[in-house]
Amino acid sequence: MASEDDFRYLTTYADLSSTGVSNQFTEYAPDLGEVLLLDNTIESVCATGFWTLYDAINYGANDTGDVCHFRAIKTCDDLSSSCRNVISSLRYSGSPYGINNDYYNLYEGINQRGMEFGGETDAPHLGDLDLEVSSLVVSGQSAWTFYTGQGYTGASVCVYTDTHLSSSGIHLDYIQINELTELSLPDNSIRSVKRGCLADRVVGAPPPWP
Ligand SMILES: [Ca+2]
Ligand SMILES: [Ca+2]
Repeated sequence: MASEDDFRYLTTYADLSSTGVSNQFTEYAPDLGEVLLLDNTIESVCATGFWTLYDAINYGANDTGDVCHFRAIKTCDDLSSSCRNVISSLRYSGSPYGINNDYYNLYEGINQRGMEFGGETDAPHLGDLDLEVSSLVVSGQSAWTFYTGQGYTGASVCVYTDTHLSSSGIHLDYIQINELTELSLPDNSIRSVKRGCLADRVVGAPPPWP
């Protein structure tokens, strides 16, 4: 369970340096214009967690506009200049139950775009994302093995996290794979996922981490 200390949030601001109209998000927001009138207004943020912000609504499935990542523990910063006043949707990667729980997120598009298939358990098939996965994020301490066949068959690669943030007793371990070529797999080739490091080919490294 998430404790109060590792509360995941993204606070957005309409001006630089955490000033201007602000809103705090703890859940996905597929259309910032719809309810909040925040479309194309965000310039700076404060956050805990792995957050991705998109130029397009609905996480930019068919869009080539910018994707902006913010991965942090209780940190504030201005968005990079190309990400200011363009953001129209946002969401987090990782477990809904705790920021550093073992979890995987698979995405339809490169750079964490589009439809998603996430989980904390083995998945012998990927539903709508079968033969569609183009990027992913792994969070927490466990490795996950990704297969090019359904039911844990075919070519495989084991993925641990490779980035380890720690602050105020909060930990955030993750790896961000923007394209499957980073795993030496063809685009749209992943068809199943199993917990643990069950492949000869390993990306990232197992704990303990320095
Ligand atoms: Ca936009
Ligand atoms: Ca795809």
